[in-house]
Amino acid sequence: METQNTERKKRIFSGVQPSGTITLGNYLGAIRNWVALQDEYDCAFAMMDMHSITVRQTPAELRKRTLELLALYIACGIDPEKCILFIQSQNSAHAELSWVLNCFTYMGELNRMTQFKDKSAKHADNINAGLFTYPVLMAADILLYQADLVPVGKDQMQHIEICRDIAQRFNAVYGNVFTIPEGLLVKSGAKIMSLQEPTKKMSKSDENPKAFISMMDDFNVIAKKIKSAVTDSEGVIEYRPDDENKAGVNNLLSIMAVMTDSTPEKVAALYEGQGYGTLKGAVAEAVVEGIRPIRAEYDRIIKDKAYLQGIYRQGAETAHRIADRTLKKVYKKVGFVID
Ligand code: ATP
Ligand code: LTN
Repeated sequence: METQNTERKKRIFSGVQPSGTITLGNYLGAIRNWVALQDEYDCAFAMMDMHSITVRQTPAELRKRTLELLALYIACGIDPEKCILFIQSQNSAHAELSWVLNCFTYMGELNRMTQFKDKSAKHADNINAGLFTYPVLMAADILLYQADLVPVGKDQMQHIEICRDIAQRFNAVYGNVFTIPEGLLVKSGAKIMSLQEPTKKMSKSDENPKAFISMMDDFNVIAKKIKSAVTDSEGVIEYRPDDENKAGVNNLLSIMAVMTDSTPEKVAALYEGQGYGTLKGAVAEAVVEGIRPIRAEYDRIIKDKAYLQGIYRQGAETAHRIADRTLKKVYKKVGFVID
């Protein structure tokens, strides 16, 4: 993140909301992939606490989960020596740029966001303006760091698109202020589905805890949840990604594939002719074994509050410095007095 010449490494920005315990979906669709990118790119990863409050949170829990998320990033293999790790609300530039970008975003385009539609349906008693302008804050997160790439799960691609549109609109008026970012999807695992309603994505804010696997679940709970995953009555292990009736089995095969560095087709071939119970048992074991070392690391790191504090404080300082360069440029362009 520090080099400034034209040969600088490409930049990456991403983050997760501390809005619940992190799921297997968040891990496979997002965090796991960041690990592989950190050597090749200048990376900044944040805990997106400002986004979390678009849905009501219990303050003490939000604070606690923000630190847990940081510990989990590190436990998953994100190296704080290589990446900038910070808490979104500790860098005021995000809120500041977000305001400016609000004035370059149309109500019509925000209205089309499927996440807004889904979340307003789910929280009908609290359809607040923050939920509506959520993608604008997300655009600010990304554009402040002049990120080239944004590794996210499939559900976030629409937000990356609107971010690009906002940036292009701003650049068209004021010259090349923002780097136009691109979304980066993993080949498999970009959309892990709910274990109970496999046509819906696995989500950490699902009311039914059986629908998601939390990275913090007891291992026997994980196994139980996988064993009670919804499948179908056909009883055939086959990967048919376009067949909605197979959504449950497809999901199990996809999970197994990412956990074992294989493909869903190959996994299906391996279990051909066997019962769903056997497949579920194997998936449960693969998931538990994949999570086990992360949990051991997590349990160690979360106890060291001073270590975590050192990381997020340092992260906020560096993030602020980088973000401020972009913010100053933007303020100058739009006509604010900056000296
Ligand atoms: P919430 O339920 O609170 O909206 P969420 O579980 O959707 O949260 P986010 O914090 O919104 O999680 O997402 C963090 C990252 O995880 C994003 O990059 C998102 O695309 C990815 N992600 C979320 N759910 C899945 C999933 N089921 N499969 C793959 N990736 C996912
Ligand atoms: N909206 C994202 C979290 C998020 C994010 C970002 C991801 C907020 N700001 C910037 C990438 C880049 C989500 O995953 N729900």
